[in-house]
Amino acid sequence: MSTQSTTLATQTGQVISGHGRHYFVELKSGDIIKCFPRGKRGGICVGDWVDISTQGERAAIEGLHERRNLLYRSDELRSKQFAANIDQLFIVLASEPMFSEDLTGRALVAAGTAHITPYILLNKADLASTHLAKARLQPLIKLGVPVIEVHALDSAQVHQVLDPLLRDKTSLLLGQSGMGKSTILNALVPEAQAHTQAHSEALGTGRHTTTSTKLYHLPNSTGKIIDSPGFQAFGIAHLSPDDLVRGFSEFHEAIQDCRFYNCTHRHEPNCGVVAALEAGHIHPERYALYQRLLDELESQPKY
Ligand SMILES: Nc1nc2c(ncn2[C@@H]2O[C@H](COP(=O)(O)OP(=O)(O)OP(=O)(O)O)[C@@H](O)[C@H]2O)c(=O)[nH]1
Ligand SMILES: [Mg+2]
Ligand SMILES: [Zn+2]
Repeated sequence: MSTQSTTLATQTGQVISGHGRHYFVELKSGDIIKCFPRGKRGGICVGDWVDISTQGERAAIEGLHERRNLLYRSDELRSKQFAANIDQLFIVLASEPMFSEDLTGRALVAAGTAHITPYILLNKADLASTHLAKARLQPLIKLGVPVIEVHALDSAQVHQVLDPLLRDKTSLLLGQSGMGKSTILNALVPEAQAHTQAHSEALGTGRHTTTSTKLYHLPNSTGKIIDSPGFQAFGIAHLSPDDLVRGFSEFHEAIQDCRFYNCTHRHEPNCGVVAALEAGHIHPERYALYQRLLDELESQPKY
């Protein structure tokens, strides 16, 4: 006797957006279905692959596939998942408003520890003040982080510099509010018609324009791009001190010279990192960021 009539039909799909209680899941067929997680399952985010079951009009998320990676931030109180299963992170910056080096450094550490390739997109390249942003990026340029200048209002320029990088990959646009993430998205995926601050200003609505993370398909390739709301804080409470050091690639060689295996690279004698700092091989701003982040980790209760 067949048991098929009692088995729910399950299908696999990818979460393309989340809205508090429900999610939109895209099936292999291209159909997009509104789904509720079964039970109290939380922690699902954009980019996740899930199994869903449908029964009439209702669809439930039954299971979450193992993730390749997950980018998130966290502080004492809560953690916030940005996206899962991404190939590369585009940190979007601009000179007006001027980007924060601290937040950029944090995003780079989070990418490094999640094994996600980071790029910096220096947007608003049309503005004369762009050279000021470039000067601030020097420590990261020296480190080898690729910095790509874009002018989001010129979609041909955006395509020219980004198409080769985006092809067949899943990329996340991340950055502070007003840097131009949604404008870049619109240049690449005109059908997205994402609201930007240009619209918000015209409508007289609030400053933070994008309110939820969303995944889009790029035309002319199997690549995907994810737009996200601007962030103002980037806590890294989920990292261990070892993770933190792993996020500072320029420390790796120097650490071999530390006398103590559990060196925190602060006050210990014969510390390779401090020696590299003094010799000018490690940028003082990067070392200061490391100290700040380590202090922050140590002052937080573990959970
Ligand atoms: N001059 C100039 N302005 C730009 C450029 N790209 C975006 N802008 C403007 O910058 C403002 C912010 O752009 P958005 O795309 O809304 O920024 P966002 O990063 O998506 O902001 P949130 O959604 O709040 O995180 C808008 O007024 C855009 O028109 C650019 O390349 N040059
Ligand atoms: Mg936006
Ligand atoms: Zn050390």
